[in-house]
This record gives sequence, structure tokens and C-alpha cells, in this order.
Amino acid sequence: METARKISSMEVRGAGRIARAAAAALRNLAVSLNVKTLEDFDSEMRKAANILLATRPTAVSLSNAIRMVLRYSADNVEEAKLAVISNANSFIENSEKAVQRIGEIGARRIRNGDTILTHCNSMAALSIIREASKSGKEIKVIATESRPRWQGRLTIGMLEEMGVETELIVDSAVRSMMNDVDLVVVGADVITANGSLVNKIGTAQIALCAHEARTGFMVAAETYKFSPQTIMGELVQIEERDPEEVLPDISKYKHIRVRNPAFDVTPHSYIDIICTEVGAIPPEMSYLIIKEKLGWEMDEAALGSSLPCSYD
Ligand code: RUB
Repeated sequence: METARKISSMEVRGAGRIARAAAAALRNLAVSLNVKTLEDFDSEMRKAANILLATRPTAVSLSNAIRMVLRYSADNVEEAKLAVISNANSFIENSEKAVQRIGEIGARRIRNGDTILTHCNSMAALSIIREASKSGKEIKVIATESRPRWQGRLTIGMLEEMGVETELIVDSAVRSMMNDVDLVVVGADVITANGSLVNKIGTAQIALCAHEARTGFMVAAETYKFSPQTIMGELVQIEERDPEEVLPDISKYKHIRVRNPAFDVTPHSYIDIICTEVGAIPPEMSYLIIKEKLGWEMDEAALGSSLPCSYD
């Protein structure tokens, strides 16, 4: 499937974007499927969902989106198709609205004259920066390169378009800049039940520096980035990518092993606030978000079923 290839190769990347792309792919598949029975429809949808799920193992947004799209009950193929189309369209629309809302809520915490440090390329984090700038606050952004995939270059491109004063730094310059930073704002791939954050590799080091320098640390995360599975004790799988992303001529070396984890875990104790579309919450409230917003997922997670059923 083309969307799965694009997500694996990171042509489509970022937790929110991959979730929306997966929802759109399932919707388009539903439209194009030429099957006679509900069983066949269901099985084709599940097959596609499993291919999408395997593309990037860390982002819970992907499995949350897939569950939301495939949550339907229908008496025939036509009804099932309509339900998938409607679920996918609502997920995409709500997800885009959530990013906008996070921007509006998070921007209130940014003061005129603030310097904000951001890492990687997060639409939710950039939404906060965009709204703060649009509301007339004079702000400066420090963006990290985010090696090995250089997502920082995407970020500075977007900040350039917004007309926000920006400095680009190498990832290892974070500590030496931290005393000039008022607030760190990053996105999220996963928020666990205890409020810890899984995000682009390097985020945990930045949080540690911010903590030591007493600089605020804010996470921008839509509620579908929260992981119901972690309530059931599941650990978040950290994606380890191709070593050649770090060392392209690795074949020259006989005794060198390259490690390339794509994400790391920031403890909740280093996070001041998580800005979601339903409000800015302390990390300790993450359990409530999972319960209230994603509560229906817990049973499935508890039962260990991989995907919801399409019919009763
Ligand atoms: C992207 C990354 C982003 C989050 C949030 O990693 O870590 O901070 O996904 O992004 P990758 P958003 O480039 O490996 O996908 O706020 O856009 O969902």
C-alpha cells in the first residue's frame, strides 16, 4: 500500500500526520473495495490496518486513528463503507481542529519577548508558536537540527514562512543555549498513563537540561497521542531505524555497531504542562484523559484484541 510505504520511508512523518494519512488510506480503500460480503470487507480492512500499524511502531496516534476509523457496526457492505468514510473524515477533521485549538491554548502561556526552544518538527508545537506570533507577541525560536533525519530543517522552513525570528543549533548545543530559553515546547508521539512523554530522540536530554536550568517544559499533544495500552502495563516500543541513517558508509567498518533509536522517554517529573485540545493539564492528569477521552479503548487493550470488530 502506497501510504504505508510513505509512512515507513518517512515521506509522511510526524505522529499527527501519519495518523491522518492512515485514516485517509483506510477511507480510500473502503471506497474502492469491490467485495460482496461483510466478512470480506472486514478482512480486507483489517489486512490494510495491520500493514499500516507495522510501519512505525512507536506512534500511538496510528493505532488510535485506526481503531477510531474501524469502529463501526453494519449490516451490509454499503453501510460499513459509509461508516468507515464518516469515521475517517471525522478523525481527520477533529485532528486538524485539535492542532489549531492546542495552538490557541498553548499560546496563552507564551509571554511577549519569550525565547522558545523546540526539537524535531511538530505541527502541534508549531501551532502554539504560530498562534503566539499571530497574536502579536515578539518571540524568538531556537530550533535543533534533530539528527539524523534533520527534521529541524523542516521546522526552520515553517518558521521562516511564519516570519518568526529563529536560530538553528546543532543538537549538542542545547545546554549551552538553555539559560537563554524561557520555555521548551515539543510535540509528542506518545503520552503514557503516568504522564511520561515519548518523542523524538534527544527530547529527554533537552528536558533534563531544562529541569536543571529551571526552564519550563511544555508538551503539545492531541488527546489521541495518549496511550490506553500503557494503562494495561504495556511498554511503548521504541522504533530503532536503519543504521545507515546515522552512518551511510557503515559497511566500511567491521567492528562498529551503530544504534539509531528514533524516540526516547522523558519522565513526567520533567514536564510542567501538557497542552491538549481539551485543556492544558499537568502530566499527572494523563490517566484521566485516557479514561475520559479514550475510555472505550481500554477494554480492547485489556482483552488484547488487535483491532475492533466491524459487526456484531
Ligand atoms: C516526529 C516527532 C514529533 C511528534 C509530534 O518524529 O517526534 O515531535 O511526532 O509531531 P518523526 P506532531 O519525524 O520520526 O516522525 O505534533 O506533528 O504530531
